[in-house]
Order: sequence, then structure tokens, then C-alpha cells
Amino acid sequence: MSVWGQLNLMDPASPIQAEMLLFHDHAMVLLIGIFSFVALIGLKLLFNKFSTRTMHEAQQLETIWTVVPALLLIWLALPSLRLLYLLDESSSNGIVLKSTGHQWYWSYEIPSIGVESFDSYMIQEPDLNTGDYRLLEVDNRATVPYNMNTTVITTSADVLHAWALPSVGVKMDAVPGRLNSMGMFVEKPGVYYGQCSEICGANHSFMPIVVEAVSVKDFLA
Ligand SMILES: [Cu+2]
Repeated sequence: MSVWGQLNLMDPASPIQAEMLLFHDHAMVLLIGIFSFVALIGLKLLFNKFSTRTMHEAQQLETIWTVVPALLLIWLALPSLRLLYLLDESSSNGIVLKSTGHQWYWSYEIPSIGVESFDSYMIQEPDLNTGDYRLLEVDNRATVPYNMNTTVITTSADVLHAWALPSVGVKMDAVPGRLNSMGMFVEKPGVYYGQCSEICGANHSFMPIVVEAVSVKDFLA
């Protein structure tokens, strides 16, 4: 992947992540707009000789610079709230993928089809094949069906971890003694990469997450 490619967000593989990307762009429009405007005004003030020493009030101007930012904030807040509630949506159908964080690997379980707990360790650098991603490949991938609701349940066996899969818009804390669940809907077949997202100790950087989305038929096989 090129340097510039790495600066982009990953391509969305779920409707939720597509919404998040749109919201990111929406927020950036506001952010870049405000930043440019303030920079412009700042420069203009630096380079002119106007003085405001004798000006005590400007009611109209003050009204405008109060109301306009308030409207801009509403313009930011409403889509943000919408996204928040969309994220909270979870369905009770579909399969459950249970992921447990350990120092320093993940283990997975799919109880509804009788997949017993298995460990997913990072592949060490000397063992990588050509084209593999360094620090991202694992020996046993978690598998989920695509175009179907999946619930991810996560917990931890030792310290805090976080299960994150950016391209499907899932990021969830793995807390010892507690189950967190989140809806996941992968709409395209593929292999998706993520990393533990809570500083969890010495090998925090070396417990990647790999999920493979396959068709329901292949999944059951
Ligand atoms: Cu961790």
C-alpha cells in the first residue's frame, strides 16, 4: 500500500461504515470551511491598518456571529445523532461471533453452529508469504457469512482489549467479566483486517484481527 493510500480510510464493507464515511466527509466540509474562513480573516486583520479602538458595539454583527455558528453546530449535530442511533441498532437474528481477548491473541467461538473456541495468533515475520500484510495476518481467521446479520460479542480473559474492524465499522471494548455486543453486517465477501485498539501490554501491537466474510453456504460448510 502506498503512503497516500494509507492516509485514506479503508473502503467500507458495511452500510454502517459507509454512513460513517459520509459523516466524516460532512464534518470535514464544516471543519475545512471554518478553518479557511478564520485563516482568511486572521490574515486580513494582520495586513490592514483599521482600528476598532472607538467601536463599542455592533449589534448586527454580534447577532450574526452568534446565530451562524449555532446553525452550523445543528448542521453537524443532527447527522451525528442519526449515526449514533443507527450504530446502536442490533438485531437478534443471524449468528453470533464471540471474540475473547487474551494477552496477546484473540480467540473466537461461534456457538450457534458448534464452532468450538479456537485461537488466532499473529503470523511472525519470517513465516509470511509474498503479498501478506506484515503484523496483520493471523494463523486462524474468524469466518462470518456476508449479507447476513452477525452479532459480535466480545470479552476479555485478562486485561482490557478492544476488538476493532474498521472497514465494517465495528470497534468495541473487550472487558474482563463483561460481555459487550455489537451488530455487524458485512455486505461484501472479503478478508478484513483490524487490530486490538486498547493498549493492553507489551505485545498489544501484535494481536491483529482478521475476519473472512464468505457466502452462507460456504460458511455452513
Ligand atoms: Cu489487546
